[in-house]
Amino acid sequence: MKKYLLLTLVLVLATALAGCGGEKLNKLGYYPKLNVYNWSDYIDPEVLKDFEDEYGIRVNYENFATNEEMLAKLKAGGTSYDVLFPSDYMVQALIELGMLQELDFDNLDNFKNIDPMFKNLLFDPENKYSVPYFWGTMGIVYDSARIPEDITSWRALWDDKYAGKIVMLDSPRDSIGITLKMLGYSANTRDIGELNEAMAELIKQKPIVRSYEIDAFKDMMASGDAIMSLCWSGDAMLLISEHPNLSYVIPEEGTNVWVDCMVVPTVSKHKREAELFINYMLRPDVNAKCAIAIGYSTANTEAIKLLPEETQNDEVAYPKGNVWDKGEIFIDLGEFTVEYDRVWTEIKSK
Ligand code: SPD
Repeated sequence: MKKYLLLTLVLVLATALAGCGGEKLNKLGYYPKLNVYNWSDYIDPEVLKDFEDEYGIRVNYENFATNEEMLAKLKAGGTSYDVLFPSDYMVQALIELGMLQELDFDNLDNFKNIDPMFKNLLFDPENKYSVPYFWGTMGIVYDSARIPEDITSWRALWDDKYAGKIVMLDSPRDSIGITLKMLGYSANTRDIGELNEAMAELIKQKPIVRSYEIDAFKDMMASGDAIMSLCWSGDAMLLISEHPNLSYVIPEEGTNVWVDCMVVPTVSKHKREAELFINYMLRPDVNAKCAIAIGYSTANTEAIKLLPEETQNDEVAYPKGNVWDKGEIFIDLGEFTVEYDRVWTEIKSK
């Protein structure tokens, strides 16, 4: 009898391993897989491997380039993402669309590591759905060896002297947002006249723009093919650390301050595992490892303490005082978003 029991056990185990390519069973007795959808270049890939080893949960990792691309993919259906990394206004839009699950903060004890400055923000006032990850500003990265003058205004991106060497972000809210700031308007305007003025400026600028990019501008700046680009502060930080001829400036008309978050969409069938992953990403050592790899500013105060001293004291990455003094956060524009989409399509099609 004992012999039969043992044989059955061996057979069950062998079948399980064969069916799952040798993956480990987790404590609940199945082979969990987590579908994570994040910005490109926004994690240290080693932490994914470490998570898989530590929790026995396999991670299927995909990238998007903009919030809008992520939303379009979700809306198209047929996806089963478990963790997403949208920005502020996109968190708000996803909440409005009923596409996010409320988080169980009993499973997120590392949420205590988040700087209170980034909690309960307008896009998720009670922090029911989202947990801040990294944050930053928008500015201009430029080659100070080839641009001798001080850059103080967004207008620099419209300067004919640098024709063919200027790169803009291929992201509607960002490129339109800074143009609105340049014109003295809110980056969240719902005034059609102001929006059309911004569109006219961007169409006027187009002949001197080398290209509209999200990630490729980094290589272009590094190689000298471009000498000025609209960019997010984290990318600038990493570029400058490798190319000291580059500088980053936030123009005096003001900017956008943004916060990227982690959320669980309603399509997820693995909320418990998703929360394990989010809590793991909030661990100071894991979070600091990502911050060092990607160059962005973390919202995790305990992780900041683990960063090199010069990074902790870097005024671009971790300005003293209230970061909200630096600029405006994007809000979801609801139905008016179609107007921004219309303007962006018009600009790109010229
Ligand atoms: N390569 C990662 C880029 C993440 C930047 N997020 C910024 C969003 C601003 N709305």
